[in-house]
Amino acid sequence: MKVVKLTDIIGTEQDIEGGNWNSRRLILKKDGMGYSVHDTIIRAGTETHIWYQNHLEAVYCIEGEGEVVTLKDNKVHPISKDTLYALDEHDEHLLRAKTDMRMVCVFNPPITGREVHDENGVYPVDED
Ligand code: 9YT
Repeated sequence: MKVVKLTDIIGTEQDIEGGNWNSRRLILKKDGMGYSVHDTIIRAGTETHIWYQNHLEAVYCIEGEGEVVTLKDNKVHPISKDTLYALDEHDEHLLRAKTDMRMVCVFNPPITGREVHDENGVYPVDED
């Protein structure tokens, strides 16, 4: 069994600075679980274009307030503490943070580690 503490991840190569966000990657592909788990801070006042064409992601907000706009229908989904959204259709979206938001993110397939979004808000496909 593994026990991972956030304090063990902060400041390591699993602590990724993404500009609008800071992703502390607790479980990665190398851990062999079939998914990755991240504790991510989305910074207040930011808007991030995201489109995970190669991944499914569930995002559970445990602190803060903001909204997700799904771009296929321009629907605005308010997101606050104790709310989960699941990008079950690889939904292209804008993530807007009113306050700092703290999110627990689960990715299938798992992130390998160093990924940051490309100019289209995509993480590359893992070809291993
Ligand atoms: C909620 C979200 O998608 N934020 C962007 C960063 C990403 N979740 C990550 O790599 O942790």
